[in-house]
Order: sequence, then C-alpha cells, then structure tokens
Amino acid sequence: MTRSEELFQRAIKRIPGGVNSPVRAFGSVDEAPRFIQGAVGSKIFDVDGKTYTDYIGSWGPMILGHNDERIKDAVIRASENGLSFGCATEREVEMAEFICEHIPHVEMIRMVNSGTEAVMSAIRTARGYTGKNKIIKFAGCYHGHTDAMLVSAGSGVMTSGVPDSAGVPKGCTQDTMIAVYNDLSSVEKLMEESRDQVAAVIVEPVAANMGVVPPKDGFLQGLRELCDKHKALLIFDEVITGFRLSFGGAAEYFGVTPDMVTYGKIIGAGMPVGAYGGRKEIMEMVAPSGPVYQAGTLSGNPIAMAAGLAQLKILWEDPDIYKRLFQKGELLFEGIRKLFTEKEIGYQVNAVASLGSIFFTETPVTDYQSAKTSDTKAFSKYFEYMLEHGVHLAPSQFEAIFLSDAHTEEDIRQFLDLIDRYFR
Ligand code: KE4
Repeated sequence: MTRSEELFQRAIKRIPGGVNSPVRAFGSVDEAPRFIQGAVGSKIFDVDGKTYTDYIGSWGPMILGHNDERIKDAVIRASENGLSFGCATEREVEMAEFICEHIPHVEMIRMVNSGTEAVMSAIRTARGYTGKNKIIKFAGCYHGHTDAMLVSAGSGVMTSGVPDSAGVPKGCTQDTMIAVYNDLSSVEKLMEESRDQVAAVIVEPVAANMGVVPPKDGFLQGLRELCDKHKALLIFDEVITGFRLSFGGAAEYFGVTPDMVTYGKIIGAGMPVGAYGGRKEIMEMVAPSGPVYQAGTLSGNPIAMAAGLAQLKILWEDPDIYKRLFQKGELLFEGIRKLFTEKEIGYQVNAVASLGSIFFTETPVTDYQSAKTSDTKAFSKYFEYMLEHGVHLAPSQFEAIFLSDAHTEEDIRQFLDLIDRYFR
C-alpha cells in the first residue's frame, strides 16, 4: 500500500470523502488521490516520492508556478509581525488601492476569504442595490457553493453527476433562473418572463467549470446590452479568469465592462482570499457604509494580503508574463489539435490563453448540454495514463488545464509526447 493510499484510508474515517473539497477525491477517475508533500515551479511531489508536472496549480492561484521565492518571502516577512489582528491594517489599503488603480471598472473592493464568499456577497449587494431578487446564472457554470448558486452547477457538482445539491431549500433557489451559456435568446426570454425583476446576470466570462467553454463572439457584449436594457447588473465571476487572461482578466481580454466582478485564487497566491468589487455607487451599499451586511473574521488577513499583493505586483510589473502564458497555451493546445487532426481524432480542444480542456466528444462543446456528451470513462483512462507517466491533471472531464509561468517548453513537449503515444 502506498503512503497516499494509507493516508486516504485514514482521511476517509475523519473527513467526508477523505477530502476537504470533493473534486480532490478523484471520484470520477479510477485512482486514489495522490497526497502532495510539496511543490516547486511546475512540479509537485507526492508522499511516495513521485514527481509530477502539475496542471492544476491549486485550481488557478499558482500562475507563477509553485513555491515562488518572492511570494514565500512576502509571507514569511509579514508573519513576523503576527498572523491576524481583527483590526484594520495598511496592507489591506495597499491591496484595495492596487486593484482599483489598475482595474478601471473596480472603483471599490471588499476582501473576503473565498470565491464562494465573493459570489455570495456580490449577489446580495446586487439585490440590495437594485431592489430586485431574481438572478440569472448559466447551466454548467460554477460560482462556489452558496445555496442560490447550487443549481445546474459545474465543477465538482457536475463531476458528481448530480446537478444540484441536497440540503438547499426551494426558497434559496426559487429566484435563481438558469440560462444556456452562449445563447443570448435564453437570457432575453428569462428577463422578459420575469418582467425586469432580474437583479443580476452572473457569468463565468470564460466558462471553466464544465471544462473550458469560451464565449462565442458577441456573447459577453450581448449580455452587457441585455443587462442595460433590463436594468440588471452584469457580474463577471472572474475567480478563475481574473488576472489570468490578462491583468484586467476577461473584462480586459474581451473588452466588455461588467458592473461587478468577483475574484479569488490568483489574488491570494495560494492563501485563502476572495474579493468582490465594482462601481462606487454599488459598493457603497455594503456595510458599514450601506445596508447590505457582509463580514468576516479573517477578511483582508495581513498574511494573505502580503501573498496576494506580491503576486499581483509581479504580474503587473512584468506584462511579458501574459505573453509567455499565451505562447505556452498556443504551444500546448494548438499542439494537441494538430496531433488530433493528424490522427483523425474528433475530440474537442477548447482553450483561451493559458486555460484549456480536451473534451472526449466529437460534438463541438459550447455549453452544458454539449459538454455532457463527453465520454467520462474515456477521460478517466486518459487521466490515469497521464498520471502514471508523470502528468497530474485535474481529475475530472469538467475541469481545466491551468498553465503557469513556470511551465517550460520541455514540460509541454512531455505533454504532447504523451498525447502522441496515448492516442497512437
Ligand atoms: P472557492 O470558494 O472554491 O474559492 O471559489 C468558488 C468558485 C467561484 N467561481 C468560480 C468561477 C470558480 O471556479 C470557483 C471554484 N473553482 C473550483 C475549481 N473548478 C475550485 C476547486 C474546488 O472546488 O476544490
């Protein structure tokens, strides 16, 4: 028995499913989860001494690669003064100023501790600001596990094959309406049916929780126009895309301005940080400046702020990082497409910059329904092969490949070589 298997057996006794987040349980692939000892750059090391090239990157935060010395130094230095005070600190001001000064559509921002909290708070603020209750989300998009969002959700919910969650009373989801990703008419229909009672449309500007599904040309701009027409707020859930597609995230990358944005992952550099922000007039609704209540003991935690701010400053000061990430994405995803064409394999490769997925289906994947045509058993076999050969992917067809600045050309050649051999 490997150490990972032994640890998993112990974990299962004390932690539901043996993990602190369902998708880590490898539930949809025929493998025991690898327990990770450490990581550096593009490599992770498991407790049995095996090394893998990592394409999870902690689900997005590790855009610079694992264990970056600059981030580690910032955390160690900040921790010398204590871990948490429950009082205001200078670093929170610096973090808020840095984001607001570099992201035009974020005039004010509030720190929280996860993407889920950011989404939950943004929705409450949108409802408080508009005085309306209805929320439109898209089937297959995942916005964290707040009750109102656990309807036709992606990520671990979709992986489990159960589209919703037990324990969520109807009352929590009766105001959540489900539209079809990339289908503006499905949004317009819901807006008209609800007679403009829609507080907000929340969207992953690049869906990455049903696998990666890019917005069709005009989709995001169309949402912008529909929200303006029906006096609803447009919320970009940029927990994955924020500071990844560009420093200004998907909003900058596609040139569409949301009313509010949610962040997570990269802004914490691996520490628990989420945030929500937007126009001043909206954000001033949030307590204690306004009537929308939201709070958190560890929100704006000084150590987490030190890590996040260090990472954002590196990303801002070296814009070539985004060029390199884009090139790596091109090299990997175009490389896979080329191999599939040569081998007459009809599987789909969806990608935007450093984010992508292989879908085990011959159907073009543009939304939840088409994503669900994927052969998850075939994905599982491919996942196991890659793991055996030293490549650690997200253990689900409905997650993404995350590239980092630490991935090398050699790493990408390794990936392509394995694809070439596996799909012989
Ligand atoms: P967290 O609460 O997990 O920090 O963020 C929730 C969330 C919100 N919005 C988007 C677009 C997200 O992708 C996420 C979380 N992403 C998943 C990965 N697909 C987290 C991994 C996990 O659940 O363990």
